[in-house]
Amino acid sequence: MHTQVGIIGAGPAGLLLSHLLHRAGIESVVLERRSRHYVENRIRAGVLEQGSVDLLLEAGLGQRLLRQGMQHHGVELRFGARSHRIDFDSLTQGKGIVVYGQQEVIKDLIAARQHADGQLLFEAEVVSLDELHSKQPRIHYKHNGREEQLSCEFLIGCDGYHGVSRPAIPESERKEFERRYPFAWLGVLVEAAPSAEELIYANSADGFALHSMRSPSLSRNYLQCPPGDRIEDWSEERIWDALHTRLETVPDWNLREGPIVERGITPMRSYVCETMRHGRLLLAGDAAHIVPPTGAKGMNLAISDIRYLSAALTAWYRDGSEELLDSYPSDCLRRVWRGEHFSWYMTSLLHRFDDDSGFQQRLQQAEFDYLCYSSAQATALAENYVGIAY
Ligand code: RFL
Ligand code: PHB
Repeated sequence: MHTQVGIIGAGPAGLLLSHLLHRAGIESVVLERRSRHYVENRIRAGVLEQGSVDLLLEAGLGQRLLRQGMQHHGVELRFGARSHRIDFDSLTQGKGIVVYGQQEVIKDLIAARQHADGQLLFEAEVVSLDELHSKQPRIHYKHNGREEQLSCEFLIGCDGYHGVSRPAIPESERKEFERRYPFAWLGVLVEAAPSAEELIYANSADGFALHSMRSPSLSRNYLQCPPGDRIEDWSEERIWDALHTRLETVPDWNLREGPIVERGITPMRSYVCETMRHGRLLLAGDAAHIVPPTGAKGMNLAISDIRYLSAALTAWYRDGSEELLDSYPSDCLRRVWRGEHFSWYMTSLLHRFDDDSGFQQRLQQAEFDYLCYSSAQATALAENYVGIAY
């Protein structure tokens, strides 16, 4: 099989790229190791920045997003008995975020690709890549029990942190940066109406908790937990106990319970591979960078990479210009490192660190105070949360 652009991975990055290339008249094939059912039901991110929403709307993907997405105008920070609302409207001149599950973005993209008869192969696992420096790189994959090959003009690694494309770049040529955190997040999806209109990020004596949502009838809650914990370590009773203790710290606020319909533990790390191009192989999204979820930036950075990559490939196919392909890593990395900094900042502000001296907690308190009285500091948080301008 041959195509112009071979894309590995049907997450937000791979599917959006394929969709945008199709609109520019460029042919692509997406290879995804999981089933369609699996990728459409994998619960992950929930927050879209304004710029991500704008891109999805421009790309004709706004029908359900406009109907079902929930526009939010602020977030609440809760520090024990004190709470402070970051008001996006006044601090960012009316920008905001939209709460719309990543799995809904995925469903919209798959429907659009299928409507356009796009080539999207599920249960097609890429095993290796070769000829990355030639004009016809090749992808080797397994599909329906057979070993197949796809030759293409560009090969795009959108296969997430654990994929095969980044390791195809020799280690000696990869410029990588990493930080691990001494905790993980336990996330639960709950069949219960959200208990607040906006997201609540709580720094409590027992550790971090987040109250979020997916729809008017589905809540999404997270708890900081030790990094080695397994999901079996957390009974429903223990989860609810911890959520009530960490979130119900202000008067007259109660967390609604309901059946837990999905649960999982996510490790927390910051990671950037600055080598986003290697010959005809380009990396995008989680394949190139990971952020801890505290800043809600992961899916948005994947979308941001694709904005640059689709423009670069379109320019190359339209008039043979390599300029945007050459500047692709540096164009992406400006936003990636801003997102890395913000996600690290939010993580440092809100989690409980093992710190006998109390130094980190004093810093957190000082920063929370500052956010409460300084509109300059609150503006910086709001501006990053809704997403910096392109
Ligand atoms: P994905 O979504 O991981 O997609 C990669 C795809 O590649 C496939 N794949 C392969 N296919 C073929 N052959 C192989 N050898 C393959 N190896 C892998 C995989 O099956 C998969 O389908 O990467 P992409 O497209 O870069 O998208 C990144 C986002 O998914 C990720 O950054 C976000 O989910 C992160 N994230 C959040 N981001 C936000 O912007 N806002 C949020 O509120 C937010 N909350 C979150 C999050 C991630 C979380 N978890 C579970 C990691 C909350 C959580 C709990
Ligand atoms: C979510 O709703 O899944 C979510 C929201 C905000 C975050 C992380 C996750 O910072």
